[in-house]
Amino acid sequence: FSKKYRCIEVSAVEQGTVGLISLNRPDVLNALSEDLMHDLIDALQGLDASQEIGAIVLTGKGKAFAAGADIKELKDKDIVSIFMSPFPSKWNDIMKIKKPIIAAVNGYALGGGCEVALMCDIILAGEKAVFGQPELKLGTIPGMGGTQRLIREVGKSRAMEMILTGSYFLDAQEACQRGLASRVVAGSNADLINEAISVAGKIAKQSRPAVIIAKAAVNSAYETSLQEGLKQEKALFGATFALADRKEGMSAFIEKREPQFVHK
Ligand code: CO8
Repeated sequence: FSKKYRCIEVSAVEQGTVGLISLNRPDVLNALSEDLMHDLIDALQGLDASQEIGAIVLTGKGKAFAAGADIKELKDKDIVSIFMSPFPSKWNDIMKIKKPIIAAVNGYALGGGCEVALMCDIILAGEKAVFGQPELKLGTIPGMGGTQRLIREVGKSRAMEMILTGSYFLDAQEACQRGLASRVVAGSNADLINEAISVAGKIAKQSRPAVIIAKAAVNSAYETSLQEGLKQEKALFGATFALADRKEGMSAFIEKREPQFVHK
């Protein structure tokens, strides 16, 4: 991962099995500019395509995960440029990444920053994490999925209060209590990132195709009815029986040894 980016840093950790992406515009609290978005999506797609990488950690440098879309860049846009630009829908490309993405959020995850975290598969919250949707205060609304995804995580009433007041922020504890984040990691930013890398490392040790199938199965619950989702689960469960890794995993259990997955 020698590719150099303008707005992010990318490296491979955990013996090259985990991709670590750090949003790197700390002076503006990692505001999500168009350049940053292009960098981030390019890096995610590169890590997704890599044979070695099994999971991805996404974090922010400095005191924010990301404080939202870059307001200075948005300020002079008009309705035509917003509708014609690939910018708002391009963010949805994060949802096309097949490998799990773990957001390590310490500090502000506001507006688009909260929405990017919501597009990740697991959110680990540092003690200073703050989640919120302040767009109404700018005379606009969440535009990267916040009105749709937040309600599924924290319920309608709380999502409404967060979005309509723009000032009801969730701290790390409350984000966990409400199910937005998986858990709070105590300690410094480095402790949080190490924990996220450790979780990603555990995922990377699993059979990669089985992980990708599991992520797809869980995500189908967002898009479909229970019955349809159960049908998809059944088909995907059956598909794992075509994997060499499934045979190896079950053999290893019976032979009381660690599985040696070949990711096939
Ligand atoms: N965009 C651009 N610059 C920002 C942003 C941002 N979102 N957030 C912070 N900055 C800049 C500040 O302007 C400041 O720069 P400078 O030093 O040049 O003045 C620097 O970062 C540090 O910020 P503060 O001095 O404000 O730091 P504080 O610790 O005092 O406050 C806050 C931190 C509370 C996070 C505050 O910075 C803040 O309120 N930021 C804006 C949060 C916000 O409103 N986010 C929503 C943005 S809109 C959005 O995300 C829409 C998403 C949908 C887009 C769809 C695609 C088109």
